[in-house]
Amino acid sequence: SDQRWNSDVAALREEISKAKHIVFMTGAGASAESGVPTFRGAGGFWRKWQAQQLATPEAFESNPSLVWEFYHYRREVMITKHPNKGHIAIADFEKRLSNQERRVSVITQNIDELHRQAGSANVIEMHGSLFKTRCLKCHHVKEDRNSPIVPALADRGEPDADADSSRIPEEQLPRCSQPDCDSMVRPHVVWFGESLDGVNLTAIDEELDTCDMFLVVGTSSVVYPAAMYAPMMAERNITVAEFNPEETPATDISTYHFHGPSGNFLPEILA
Ligand code: BJW
Ligand code: ZN
Repeated sequence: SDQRWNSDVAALREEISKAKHIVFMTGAGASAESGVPTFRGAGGFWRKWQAQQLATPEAFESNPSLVWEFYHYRREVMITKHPNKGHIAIADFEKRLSNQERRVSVITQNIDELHRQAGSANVIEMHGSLFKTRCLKCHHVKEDRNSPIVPALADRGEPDADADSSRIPEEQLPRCSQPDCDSMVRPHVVWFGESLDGVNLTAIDEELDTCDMFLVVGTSSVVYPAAMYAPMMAERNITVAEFNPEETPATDISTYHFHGPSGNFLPEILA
């Protein structure tokens, strides 16, 4: 194990064997080994797409076509992606512990649904889902797995932040299917400056109040409120273990830090 960090696999396995309620907090890095691009860090997509310009309510208001292109592109990318060793290890771990009256839950910032695809059942998607829409007018939330989501988006690839691509008229962007509504819908995700769903916040609080082990997987730990959970747990003397090939603001407060792709560690640690 590395001198800078406590990377003692046996010691963490021993602690996990005694834990009754284990919570995973995951971010884009948990899906990196599935080939899903991350936001920040090496090769992250927001380098070129300027996150702040696309993942905000203001961006959607001023250019819904561009924001829909971004989310449409990410939906289409997911068709070719599958859960990786890390997702599968977490899902198998939950199944095994549920037979022992022990609880495993996943709080994820990811909207790609790969934890569910891997078979995790206790999942809180705190930033929403790529495969849900929400009506701007009646607020109806709907699952939508159509490819393309509307014909007008079919021939649009990766949006180019610099190129002044033609805008799709609002009538041709995804619309609400509720009777007598037909208003425009948006991706059911949480953008910067928006509050998280109250139901999810309550569910997260319950998980944090009752867990005795907190594992942080593949997140840069810079986006709030997700970034405050690990320090909160450390403050309560709950063991925190971080899995990340880079150091983050959570590294110093973590009991353990496993430096590398999470899929390299999770199968052995959760076996
Ligand atoms: C690997 C790996 C491998 C690579 N294995 N690892 C308090 C303080 C300061 C600011 C705020 C605050 N409270 C609120 C704010 C403002 C804002 C915020 O946090 N800003 C910060 C940037 C400073 N937060 C909000 O606005 C939140 N709303 C809120 O708090 O409401 C109340 C409120 C309202 C108004 C004002 C104030 C308060 C909402 C945040 C919503 C974030 N939404 C996004 C988009 C969601 C939809 C989408 O996906 O498009 O969520 S932003 C984006 O970042 C996305 C992600 O879920 C999120 C986190 O990113 P994540 O997952 O950590 O990814 P990366 O790319 O950053 O990191 C990847 C990591 O993986 C890296 O560390 C790699 O090293 C690692 N990695 N390969 C393991 N193989
Ligand atoms: Zn509607």
